[in-house]
Amino acid sequence: MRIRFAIVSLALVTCGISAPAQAAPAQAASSFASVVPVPVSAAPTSGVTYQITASTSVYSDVPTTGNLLAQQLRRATGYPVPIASTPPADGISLRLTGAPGGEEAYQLDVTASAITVSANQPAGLFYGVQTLRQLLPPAADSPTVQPGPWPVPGGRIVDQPRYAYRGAMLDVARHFFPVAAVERYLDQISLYKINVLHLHLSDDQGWRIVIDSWPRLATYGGSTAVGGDPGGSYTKAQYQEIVAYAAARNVTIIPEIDMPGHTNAALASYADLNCDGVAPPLYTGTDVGFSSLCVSKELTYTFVDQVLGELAAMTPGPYLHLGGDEASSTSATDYRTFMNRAQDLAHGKTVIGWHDIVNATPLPATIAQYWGTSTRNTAVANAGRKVIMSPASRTYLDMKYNRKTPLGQTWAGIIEVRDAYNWNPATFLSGLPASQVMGVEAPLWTETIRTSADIEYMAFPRLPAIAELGWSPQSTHDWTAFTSRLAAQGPRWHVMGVNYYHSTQISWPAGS
Ligand code: TNX
Repeated sequence: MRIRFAIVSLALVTCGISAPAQAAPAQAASSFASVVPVPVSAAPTSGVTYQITASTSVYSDVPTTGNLLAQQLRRATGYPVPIASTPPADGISLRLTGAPGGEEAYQLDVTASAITVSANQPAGLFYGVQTLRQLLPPAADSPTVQPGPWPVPGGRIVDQPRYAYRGAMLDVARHFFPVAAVERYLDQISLYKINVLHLHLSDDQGWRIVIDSWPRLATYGGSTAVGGDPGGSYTKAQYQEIVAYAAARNVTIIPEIDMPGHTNAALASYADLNCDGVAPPLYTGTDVGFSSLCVSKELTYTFVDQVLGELAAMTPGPYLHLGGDEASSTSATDYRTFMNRAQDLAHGKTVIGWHDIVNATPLPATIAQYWGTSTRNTAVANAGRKVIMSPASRTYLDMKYNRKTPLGQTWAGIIEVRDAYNWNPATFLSGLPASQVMGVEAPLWTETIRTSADIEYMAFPRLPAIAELGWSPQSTHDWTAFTSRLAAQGPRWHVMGVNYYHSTQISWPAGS
């Protein structure tokens, strides 16, 4: 039996958002030593600098990536930054001409006359650009025109990720976040080369996606949120807008419909889904484990089939997340029966489940997401399935940083930046072969989180710590070096208006 928390009265505190769009206090040029996640290899050329000027243009083999870079440079520098139709001799070129390494690898070359990012695939170009952004002065990330100058230190970076799966999760069920808030988070996480955003789209407190064959899920089940806050749901067009916005930033959206537990919003919307045929009331508290789909009713599987069918049809990514956690009001036998049938209704997508799914019979391709606090879980370690590492004691962005953190919970521990950084995804779970680890994910549950400012306060700076664990080789892992790289992000977040937690473990530059 896990020891779970109960929030008796929720202190819903919104942290003050820091003043956006100001010039960075320290206009010092960035350096190769300030990039997060730390690159595999970075060789500065001393004395060489490229200057972005009014005549700098951008060429890209992948138009979306070139446009995103040019747009941001225009916003901050006020220069025209035109898109060139051929690689300019004296500008910025993003080329699919190859780079040493795998699919996501890139090479960045900065000379006094030009900047070149080369890659094997579009993903690599996008990552090269994220590194380039971090080599520019923080003011280059400003939403408004700043004075400059705009130096980029010369040298070569050759880089590729440790893991293919580098995720963040946002719980849009406990509190609903509109499309603009999700896109804002996508902008922030993609700067750190996160390539998955897992959206927790349903829970006891709300259903957040329109399903045409079960319309009351959104209209009724989506009407509530924790604490009586406003509900909401995404239309299919809005969901697809999020998917497209993510794709332009090289992020795959993984939608989660949690089942058979965490389903009160669905059960309240359709009486027939309940074993006794009686719909429970909508729920706005924060307890877990009290709801269950009716495992013995055939209608339950029609429901799952239709919901997952519509979800699969609007999701280009290869995964559907079926939840499966904390089904404490479903018997062990029913849980197995249900999860085994549900896995067959994923409409061609690969199933991900919270690690509880190993208690059913996971399909060979089913992926388990480990969310425990312990370094021992033999059922998960021996399941022979791929695992996404989200140990709650390290990666749960809804845990407090310290006892005084105004937002968040403590059931999985108190997680300062150092705790989020100092662990190894390959060895954390004892007995799990390193080859089974697909990567890492940092979930943000939102029982106490209501605004973008709240999201940012909990995610920054811990999300970049998890991003570095997902991207950078273990051989580069070094807390002291990380603190100085992380400190260099402070002025950037200040300029971007990111409401980050000023951890005392980090020496933030003055004024950031
Ligand atoms: C556990 S971790 C949950 C969520 C809660 C979270 C709060 C997991 C798979 N389930 O239902 O929101 O704790 O920290």
